[in-house]
Amino acid sequence: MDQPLKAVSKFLSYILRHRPEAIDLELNAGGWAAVADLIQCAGKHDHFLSEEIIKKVVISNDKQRFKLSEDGQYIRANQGHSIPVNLDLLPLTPPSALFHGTATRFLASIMASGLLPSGRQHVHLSASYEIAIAVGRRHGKPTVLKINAPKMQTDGYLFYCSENGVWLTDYVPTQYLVEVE
Ligand code: HQG
Repeated sequence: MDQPLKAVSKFLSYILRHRPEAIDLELNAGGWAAVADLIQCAGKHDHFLSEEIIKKVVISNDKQRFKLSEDGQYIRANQGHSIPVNLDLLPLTPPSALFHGTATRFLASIMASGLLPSGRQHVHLSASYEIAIAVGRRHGKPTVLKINAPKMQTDGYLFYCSENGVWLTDYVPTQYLVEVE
């Protein structure tokens, strides 16, 4: 994604996941915003958007962070929200291993309290070690935890997979976690 589109993606992530009120935008219960409202509200707050730019960001986004409704009139973030939205995700059987990337400085706390959503709606997990290590790198010296997802599921924990392939769960207690050497 080129730099201007990346900036728009960051702006949309902030607005659609965390602070729609920063531009006086209203999301519905499913986290959808009308594209026309988004363009208008952003414009009033000195952020120029157009349908064309929004479409480009949705299509070219490296992690497919956003989804447009079929008629193209509404947009929402696929995951990562800190505000309560109902994504209508159905519980799914997770793969045999899921990974969570974090920074080494968080390990002691994670091994004491488990993986917490830390301000987001869910704990974010990945089926890929490589993706997890990249997520961990955003926070500092990275490390990866492996989650015994099948055992968690047997024990009654629910897993969801977002539209863009991020595995989500509410909480991971420490007994299901092991650091990948
Ligand atoms: C840590 C990106 C101390 C947790 C990625 C993480 C992801 C604890 C941080 C998405 C803890 C939260 C989310 C505990 C968890 N004690 N630290 N008990 N439990 N933590 O950014 O998972 O590019 O909210 O390990 O791809 O890093 O934005 O979550 O380090 O899918 O689309 O608390 O963000 O996607 O950090 O990243 P974050 P995350 P985007």
